[in-house]
Amino acid sequence: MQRTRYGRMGRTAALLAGLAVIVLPGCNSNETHPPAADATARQSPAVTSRMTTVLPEKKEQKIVLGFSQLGAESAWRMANTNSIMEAAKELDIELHFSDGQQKQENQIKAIRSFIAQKVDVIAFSPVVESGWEPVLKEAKDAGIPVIVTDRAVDVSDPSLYVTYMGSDFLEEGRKAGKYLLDKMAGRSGPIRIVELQGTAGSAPTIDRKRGFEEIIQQNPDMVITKSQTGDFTRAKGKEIMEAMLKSGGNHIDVLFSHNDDMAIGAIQAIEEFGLKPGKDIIIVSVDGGRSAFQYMVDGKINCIVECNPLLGPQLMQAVKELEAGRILPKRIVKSEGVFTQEMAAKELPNRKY
Ligand code: GZL
Repeated sequence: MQRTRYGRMGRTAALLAGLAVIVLPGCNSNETHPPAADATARQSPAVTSRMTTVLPEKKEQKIVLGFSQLGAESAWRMANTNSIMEAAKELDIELHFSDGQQKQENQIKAIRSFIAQKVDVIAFSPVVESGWEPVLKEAKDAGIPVIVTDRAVDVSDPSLYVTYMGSDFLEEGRKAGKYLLDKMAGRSGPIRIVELQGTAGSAPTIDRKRGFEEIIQQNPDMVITKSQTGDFTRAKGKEIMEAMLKSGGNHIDVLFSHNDDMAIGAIQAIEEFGLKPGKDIIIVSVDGGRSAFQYMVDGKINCIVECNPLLGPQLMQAVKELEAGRILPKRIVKSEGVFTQEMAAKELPNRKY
């Protein structure tokens, strides 16, 4: 069914216009079905003016949103999922939710099933940046608008999605680099950094790395000696850090972790190795969840760059606006902070995730 491009309100208006065109004398004014194709043939010559039917109040159907979540790999992701589910309930939007379990093929399958279900809007958090053009084209051909949330997609045709809402990962990486430049200012000798990367090929991983490197190159003593993906999980963060420590733990000055979960896993490995996280090894992380803030209060993390997962209310508002036929900005980015140990205790009670 080719949908109008004005969303639900556009479709409703078109339907009402169609229904309210002519009511033939033989028609019961309470009938709500559209006039039969040969209706005009039956029109009595006595009917001269157009009559319209006042349709009984149609109960506004709920907007149906299909959401493909990428997985459940971290505290950030759980907070993101909760925010989306709560906001859908809050705004009475029918949510069809699918967990991709960190696999792109599962997300593509889910989007295809949303298309088959003829949902009103599709939204998703893409596990990786590339490989989305075919399925986004199918959604566009079906006339279903798509909102990209959290992680970005890399597509040659930006008309394949209506808007992106999430964070500026490049800026997050820069903020981590700027903290480190400042923290290590005046220190002589090599500053050896190990990096725990997020999911390979994902927008936050690519851009946090890029932003961080862009800044630390200002200090020639700073060098990334090891960099490996921990897939944003606590378990992998611990495992990778254990291996890095074994192969030269006494030559690690800094850990830059692309998220809190991997940083917390790494902290366990550092302590088991006999070093003091936050002192022997400076730790900079991204996300800003309550548990990571507690580690910062305990002096085990030195700096957290915020990445806000609470996208639910903004997403549902955008869905409503879209269905009301309004145009959305192409990119909606949250403003996010940077927190250091000195601020941790005061900020901890404010953390909403
Ligand atoms: C970033 C988000 C990342 C978080 C991780 O927007 O996609 O994925 O930084 C999460 O904690 O797993």
